[in-house]
Amino acid sequence: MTSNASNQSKMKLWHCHNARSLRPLWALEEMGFDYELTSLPFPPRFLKKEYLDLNPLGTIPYFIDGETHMTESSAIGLYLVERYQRYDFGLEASHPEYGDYLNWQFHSDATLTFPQTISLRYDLFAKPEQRVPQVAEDYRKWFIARLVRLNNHLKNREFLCANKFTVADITITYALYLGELLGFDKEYQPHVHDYLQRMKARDAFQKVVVIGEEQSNFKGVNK
Ligand SMILES: N[C@@H](CCC(=O)N[C@@H](CS)C(=O)NCC(=O)O)C(=O)O
Repeated sequence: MTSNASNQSKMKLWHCHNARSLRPLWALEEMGFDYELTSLPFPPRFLKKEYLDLNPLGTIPYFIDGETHMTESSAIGLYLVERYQRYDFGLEASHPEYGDYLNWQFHSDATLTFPQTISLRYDLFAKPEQRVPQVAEDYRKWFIARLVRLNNHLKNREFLCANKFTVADITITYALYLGELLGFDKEYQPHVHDYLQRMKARDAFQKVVVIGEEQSNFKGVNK
């Protein structure tokens, strides 16, 4: 791992196995940053209450770099690219595909993980007596329907943008990976399916995806 560009203490990341913190964890690993990782049981709001002192939202990830504190998994990769000029994993604003790159980055959470979260909330993460199968099913369908743009985009592309791996691939892949954990992948179209398998085969993904597994109570519906 290379050291951080700034002369300060190591970056710190709080992570739960299979949670959105996989995005920044994967990005840190791909970029070869030196960082300190804390793995927590999920949800830390209940199982590690002192975490609320650090992040009153109780959500994962939490990321610190010097004076910078961040809670949005899709923003942290972009931050690393811009703050440390790591355009080997991102695009500069002058790049013709910059708008597309930003769009996928935001699409990953605002359009894709959002309906998955609601489906999870009313199914797997709810007590059996509080489950609302119709809501869970509606939002599962919503998620699958929202993949149409991605499937079309991937028809002739190995990566999302500029013919290279970027942090946008990380954020979008996490949404697809979460869908796989939930068993939604049975309805993935071929380009989306193949793209997910390609991205998951990367060494850095393979390395980080198992971190925290021993504390995990969410290994996916097929595991
Ligand atoms: N928009 C935020 C959402 C963070 C979030 O809700 N994370 C989930 C895990 S994937 C969480 O911590 N849920 C536990 C809780 O709400 O207590 C992001 O993308 O990082």
